[in-house]
Amino acid sequence: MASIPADRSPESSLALLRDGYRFIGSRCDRHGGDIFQTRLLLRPTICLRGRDAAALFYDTDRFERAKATPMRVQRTLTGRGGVQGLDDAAHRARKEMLLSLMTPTALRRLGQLFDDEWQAHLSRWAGAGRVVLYPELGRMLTRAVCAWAGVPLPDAQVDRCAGDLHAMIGGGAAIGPGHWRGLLARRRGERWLAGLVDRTRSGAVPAPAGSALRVVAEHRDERGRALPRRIAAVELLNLLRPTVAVDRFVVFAALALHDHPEWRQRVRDDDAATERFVQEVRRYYPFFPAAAARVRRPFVWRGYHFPRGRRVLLDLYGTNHHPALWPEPERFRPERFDGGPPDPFALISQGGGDHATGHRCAGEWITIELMKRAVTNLTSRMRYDVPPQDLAVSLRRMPALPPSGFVITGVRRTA
Ligand code: HEM
Ligand code: MYR
Repeated sequence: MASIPADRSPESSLALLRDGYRFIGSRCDRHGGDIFQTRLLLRPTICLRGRDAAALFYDTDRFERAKATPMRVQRTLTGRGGVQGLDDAAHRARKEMLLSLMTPTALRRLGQLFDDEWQAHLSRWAGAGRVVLYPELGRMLTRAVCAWAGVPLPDAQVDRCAGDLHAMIGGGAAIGPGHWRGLLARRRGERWLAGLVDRTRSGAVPAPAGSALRVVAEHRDERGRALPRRIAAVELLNLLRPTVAVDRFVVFAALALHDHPEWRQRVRDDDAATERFVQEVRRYYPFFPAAAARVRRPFVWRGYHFPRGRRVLLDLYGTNHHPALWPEPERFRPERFDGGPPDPFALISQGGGDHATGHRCAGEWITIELMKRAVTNLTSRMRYDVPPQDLAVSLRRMPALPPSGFVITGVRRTA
């Protein structure tokens, strides 16, 4: 049996912070393949990238999610007891609940709420001089998703709610204050939503039929039990938080339009071109670096032994940039999606494989819908200037964002 190429360092956590999104890819390159092992976050870990690796990783006979995600990520980003850490029947039941919210009508409704926010903000931006897109988008998405989910959010609470959701998103990979902000935000967010679930169940808060709040509050698990209030809160946060995280993808879309201005014209009134553009934004820009699982039962893959219980990380960014899958991976080329829907194990910005039976992101349709609406607003309903600013996306900052947050000036409405 071959032994998996090993990284020399006795503990790679500092290297992970230093190398960011390139941590797995650069070591795979060094070892001349798509696999290596190391000690990471105090546990022996196998790192993988590429299409075959993704197909392996999403095989639920071989991998499970219980106790897979690093504790620091669970305590900030994902929470504990939510869908991400479930397996088998418990996972399927919880995932079905979340996917039941993703109907075409529901997607359109969230898209419309986001469009309405955009229109309302556009009037203010037009007189404002200088607008920083990222925080604006965070607030717009917070308001839109809370309205969509049936979660009451007074105007005075919008800033704090958006701030807490951003802190959870930023807290998983941060050390020191950024991590502590994430811990605090999660405690506060779970307390708030658990209280709301109580009041929904008692009838004190009228949650609209079919809303996320109502569906989560009334959900019965695979054994017919209601969700504990704190876990219901974790699942509500699993809908609110990542919808707000779409602000980063929208900033990346604005950056791509700035760097490739020919696409401003190409996407106008062309739904298929807008979709290709959005797919390339999801592929090209760094977002969720890697997904984590644990070996469920020992097996051999390509001559390498995977021992039971071993943590495995799948490089999402590195697979999206793998030269064997993507010709000229470092070029932004939406045309690469001309040939139809992307391979479910090649474009894995939001995980791979099947949504219902695996852990692929429940919010992929929402993400694409919101990004398309944003691109249409940026190109067909407004003009703006992009003054000199720091737009250099560092692969060392997880999650990534242009440092300026994308400043626009001279905003005018065109439709
Ligand atoms: C899972 C990325 C938006 C809800 C995931 C996973 C990734 C991801 C990488 C894990 C895949 C795995 O473990 O194998 C993203 C990115 C987003 C985004 C980059 C862009 C902002 C959304 C949205 C929602 C959402 C908008 C819901 C409204 C979820 C849920 C899971 C998940 C519930 C857990 C699925 C499961 O464990 O079965 N996402 N996501 N995400 N995402 Fe997203
Ligand atoms: C979400 O809110 O679920 C979607 C976007 C979150 C992106 C956060 C990326 C950095 C976290 C590091 C995770 C490492 C997992 C092994």
